[in-house]
Amino acid sequence: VEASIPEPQRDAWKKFQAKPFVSKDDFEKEVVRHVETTLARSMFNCDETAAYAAASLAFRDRLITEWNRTQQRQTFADTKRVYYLSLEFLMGRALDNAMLNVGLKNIAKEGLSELGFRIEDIINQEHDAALGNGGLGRLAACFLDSMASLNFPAWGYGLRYKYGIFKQEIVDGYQVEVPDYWLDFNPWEFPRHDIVVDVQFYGGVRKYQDEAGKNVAVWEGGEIVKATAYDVPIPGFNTPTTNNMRLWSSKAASGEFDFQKFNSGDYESSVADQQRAETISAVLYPNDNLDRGKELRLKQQYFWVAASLYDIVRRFKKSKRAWSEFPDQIAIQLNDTHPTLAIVELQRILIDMEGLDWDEAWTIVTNTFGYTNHTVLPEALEKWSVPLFQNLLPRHLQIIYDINMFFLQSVERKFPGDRDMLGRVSIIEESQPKMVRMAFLAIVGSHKVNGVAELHSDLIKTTIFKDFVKIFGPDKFTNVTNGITPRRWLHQANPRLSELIASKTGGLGFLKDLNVLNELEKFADDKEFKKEWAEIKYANKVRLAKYIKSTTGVTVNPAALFDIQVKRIHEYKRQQLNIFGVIHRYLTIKAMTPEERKKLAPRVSIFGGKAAPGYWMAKTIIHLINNVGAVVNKDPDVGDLLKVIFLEDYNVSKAEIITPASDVSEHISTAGTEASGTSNMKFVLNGGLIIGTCDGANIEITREIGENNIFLFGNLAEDVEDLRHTHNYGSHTLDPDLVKVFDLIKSNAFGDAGAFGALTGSIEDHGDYYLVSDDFHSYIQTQTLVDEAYKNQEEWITKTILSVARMGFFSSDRCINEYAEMIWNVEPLPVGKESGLGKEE
Ligand code: 4GP
Repeated sequence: VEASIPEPQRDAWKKFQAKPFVSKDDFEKEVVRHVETTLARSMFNCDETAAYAAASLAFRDRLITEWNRTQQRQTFADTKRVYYLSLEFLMGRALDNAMLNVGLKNIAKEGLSELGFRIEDIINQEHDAALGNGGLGRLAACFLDSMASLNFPAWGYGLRYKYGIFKQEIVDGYQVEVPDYWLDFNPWEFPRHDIVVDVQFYGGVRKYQDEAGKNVAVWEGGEIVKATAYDVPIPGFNTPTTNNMRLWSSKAASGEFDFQKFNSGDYESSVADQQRAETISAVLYPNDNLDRGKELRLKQQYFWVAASLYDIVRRFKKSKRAWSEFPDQIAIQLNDTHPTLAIVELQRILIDMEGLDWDEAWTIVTNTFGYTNHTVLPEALEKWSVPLFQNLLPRHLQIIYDINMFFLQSVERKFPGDRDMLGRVSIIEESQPKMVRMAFLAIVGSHKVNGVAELHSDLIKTTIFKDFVKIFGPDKFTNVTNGITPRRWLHQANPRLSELIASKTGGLGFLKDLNVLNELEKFADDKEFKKEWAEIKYANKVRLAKYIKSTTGVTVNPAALFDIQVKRIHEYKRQQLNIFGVIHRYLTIKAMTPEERKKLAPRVSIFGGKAAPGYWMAKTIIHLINNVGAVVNKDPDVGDLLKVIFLEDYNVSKAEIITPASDVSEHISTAGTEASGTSNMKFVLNGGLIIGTCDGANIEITREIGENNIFLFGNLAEDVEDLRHTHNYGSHTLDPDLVKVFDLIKSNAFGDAGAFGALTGSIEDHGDYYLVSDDFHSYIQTQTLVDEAYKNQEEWITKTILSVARMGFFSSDRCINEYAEMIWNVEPLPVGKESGLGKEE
């Protein structure tokens, strides 16, 4: 308030208010200005990096102007806000997205061209913001885009990792991890050196009774780390709303050095303290669907949660409302269990700092939080050792024990004498050492819990959280099926398809209301339309073929069937099933007569994805894929009929090239293991068909697009448990075709078979937990159906058009509206027409 300019001087401010550019000339002026002043270069010294920097700064200025206005508008309106807490935001590139969302890409294209640059080259200068592992992080990014596009007052809160997900290199067929230092030049973030929060760790708790006889707990001692805010503007599509993603960076509290230590001659240790503090936000943990229980990870979680809650509470307190109104003003969504400590932290703030009663505080807390679960895999469910907790966050552990005690008392009242139940649902697992079960804490501290696709939301209710449904009733548990933003995943990744759709549906409105795609149904048999549709797919395949050539040296035929599986490498996602299928195809081709060969559709099998650095089996799968490629791609006997490609370092910007180029993509997880999947949606939206299991969102995709337009195979989720039991306690004979594949591997056809022993062994000798053999036959048969279907291009194209026409449901806008209505109870904040939006809608 003190920093506010007095009324008489405000006219001057209004007169000179920043105005976002809207014309080509103004854009060029801004670019030249940034080159010549901000970057201190000139036309004699401006390479593509500099042009990228200047163009980004021009757009950044524009975004930040709208960002400021949006924040003011939201503050004045004083309506309920959403805070999306996520340890991962897999944003990818920002420039292209910003240009498209504000509707000024054409202007930028012309402007850059007049200045001597091709816009594609400039876009390609940008380093991906890769602060995430896979689906969970990318979902958060899509949600930010949707929340801004729908004008929701919403902030994302995360960590500003110095190193995002590692860069993957393939060396001699093996994955090698290289650090991803992405902050060299990042025009999209604004450091807020004025927004710094002290975060406490370690120390102890002193308890006493005050004069009024009230129990007081004081958390004291330990160490302080400083959290500095970095803000990233999130532009909505075709709206002035520009929301905020706030990322925290860690620094030692003493500034650069501990001067006491420094002066007493202990220079090294004063620098070491600094480095220890900076370590907190140094690196993203590179695990997808896996929890490793490392102390530094818990430190990251608390650091981020404490800073974010401090910020949220500070903003709330400015409104001078009663605490009881907190949940009317604020909804906090927990993206998985990683931010679960926020529940405990808010309770601590309310009872220890603000002096509320336990019950009053707890009502506020539970009404504020919602928790989204993203996996049922047991190895991914977060647990923290009690001794570790005790040391790092002693007061929080006490509060967790109290939460658990009150919770178990309520369970006891509801199910008197059911001791087994108490043991099963306790937030504290009575193991050696004891463990804090974060998912249980998240459930108990939230008013809604949701899964991310129908099957998944049913599974959490019938398996891992079954008891909690009995305790809280079924209404606490709900489903919000995932979605993707059509802005990035159609308009940006596949501009020609977007343009074609726009030309048939009356403009770009479909990007804001994806159900408009329905209008494409009437073109499903339209000859002219189909021709254009197919040409676009072909052009996208040519683009990918060029990329494959330039990165792997392998020539692939764009007329071949492109079969793509890109996602994190994981046994449950079953890239091994895919590569065994490829080897089976190789064997089949080798045995074919020339006549038979002529009838087979040539195929390119494309893989991409990272393995967690410590996930040995996943790395073995990568190695096998690469070695199979090395053999098959050089086999003159096979030629164009089969090529096997592993694309290095799969990330968001590569996905934008890969996704529009599929004929089929593979989503073949063991039924019941993939919570939703989101790349399945991206591929179908871009006119590719799916080969998949009845898992995650594949099921709802099938329901929407029709079962004639998808290739489903494999065992159902309900049969998985029995099959596993049979493997372990009954007879387990392998599929004979799979045995042939294994025999070929064991003959050293793809290099030393010893390297793959653990992989084949996990199926032959160790119970085949992921049902590779059980599903193999059905998979191979279905691949044959794909081959057959692909021969009839007319029908194939019709299927892809119908599929796209029916994908409206999978927009992340629909998800956000569901969250807003069912979980957050927030409304969008409408914006007037006052903004300086671009002309391209
Ligand atoms: C992922 C799920 O594996 C994926 O099915 C889902 O689409 C995605 O979340 C978004 O909901 N889970 C994780 C994880 O990445 O680490 O649990």
